[in-house]
Formats: sequence, structure tokens, C-alpha cells
Amino acid sequence: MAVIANRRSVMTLFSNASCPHSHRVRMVLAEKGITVEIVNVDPDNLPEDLIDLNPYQSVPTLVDRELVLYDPQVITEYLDERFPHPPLMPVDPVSRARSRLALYRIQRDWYSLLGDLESGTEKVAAKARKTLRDSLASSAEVFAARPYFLSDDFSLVDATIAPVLWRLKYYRIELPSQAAPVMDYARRLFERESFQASLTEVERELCE
Ligand SMILES: N[C@@H](CCC(=O)N[C@@H](CS)C(=O)NCC(=O)O)C(=O)O
Repeated sequence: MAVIANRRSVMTLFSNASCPHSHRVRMVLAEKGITVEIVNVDPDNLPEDLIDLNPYQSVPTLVDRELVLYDPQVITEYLDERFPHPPLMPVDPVSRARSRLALYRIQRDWYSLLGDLESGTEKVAAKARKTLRDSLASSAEVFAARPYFLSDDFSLVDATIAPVLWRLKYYRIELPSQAAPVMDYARRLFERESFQASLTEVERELCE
């Protein structure tokens, strides 16, 4: 296993072109200007390397010499520590804990719905659509308070929210007018150079 990982001198990300979890990692890589080889993975035809390296055979998977990481949370925190500029987590322990809690909630409340939105029956998808729309709308005040999530600076939390907001049209979710601050926030994220750089062709087309 180490032999395979070691063969690559440049950091490698196994990613899928439409996967929101991969998108989250691609955005962090772009934000930090990290040189990386992106291997686009077809879920029906996984590369041998990925099968050998990751027991869950999931994307995103990051290979940095002998280190193999999976799970987007683990990967993005590693990238932030390995490439500290610009920092994407606050410094003080209370703010860091708040950011981690926000990441946990985004994962639990929003990312958990994406499978149903993608491939659930119409009834299941409709329920997930309503849950996500209502949850985003009820968070409007939080998005209105600061330019970025709980912060004046872009952070790992924003990189995690961005792929979900980018896919709203594709998921056929239209936010109510009281959620205007959420869409203003989304526009701020989408305008970032790093966000534009993180998009695959497939993702660009998702929102056209
Ligand atoms: N919790 C997952 C999140 C990523 C995820 O669900 N990725 C999807 C593609 S968008 C995947 O690889 N699914 C195949 C699998 O998990 O076996 C992880 O461990 O990384």
C-alpha cells in the first residue's frame, strides 16, 4: 500500500466531477493555491490505486506521499494545517469549536439529505427538498450577520456550504424571499476566484 502511495511525488486527489464532497476539497485546494493532480474517478470504474488505498473506496481521497486520507473533514483540516496560508480556521479555541460544530451540523443536517435528493424516489426527494429549503430559510439571519459564515473571513465552513448552495437549482430548490441573505452569501462565494477554479465542467453545467 505504501509503495503505491509513495510513487506519486505530487499530491493527488481522487475526486468525482459532480460529487459535492469532492467539490468541498477542491475549493480548499484552490483557496490555498495548492498544486495537486486531480484524478477524476468514474464510480462505475474505480482506479486500482483507489481500491488499494482506501478501504471505503470513496471520493474524495487525498494522497500526499505515504499519507492517504479520506473523509472530506479529515482531508480539509489536514490541508489547512499542512498549508497554513491563508488560514481557513479561526485561531482561538472557542471560535474553532464553534466552526467545528457548524461543520458537524452542516454535515448532519444538509449533506445527509443529498443522497435522497440525487437518487431517492420522487416522494423521498420531495421530502429532502422541503427539509433543506426550510432549514436554509430558517438560517437566513445567520447568513445576514457577517460576510462569511460566523466570520469576516472565508473559512472551511464556507468551503463546505458552497457546494450545497451551488447545487440548489439542480436539486430544484427555490428559496423563499425571506432567504435573500442566503442567496447574497451564495453570490459572494461563487464570485471568488477559488470557487470558479474549483468547478469541474460537469458542475458548471449543473447550474446553467
Ligand atoms: N462520508 C463520505 C463522504 C463522501 C461521499 O459520500 N462520496 C461519494 C461520492 S459523492 C462516494 O464516494 N460514494 C461511494 C462510497 O462511499 O462507497 C466519505 O467517507 O468520504
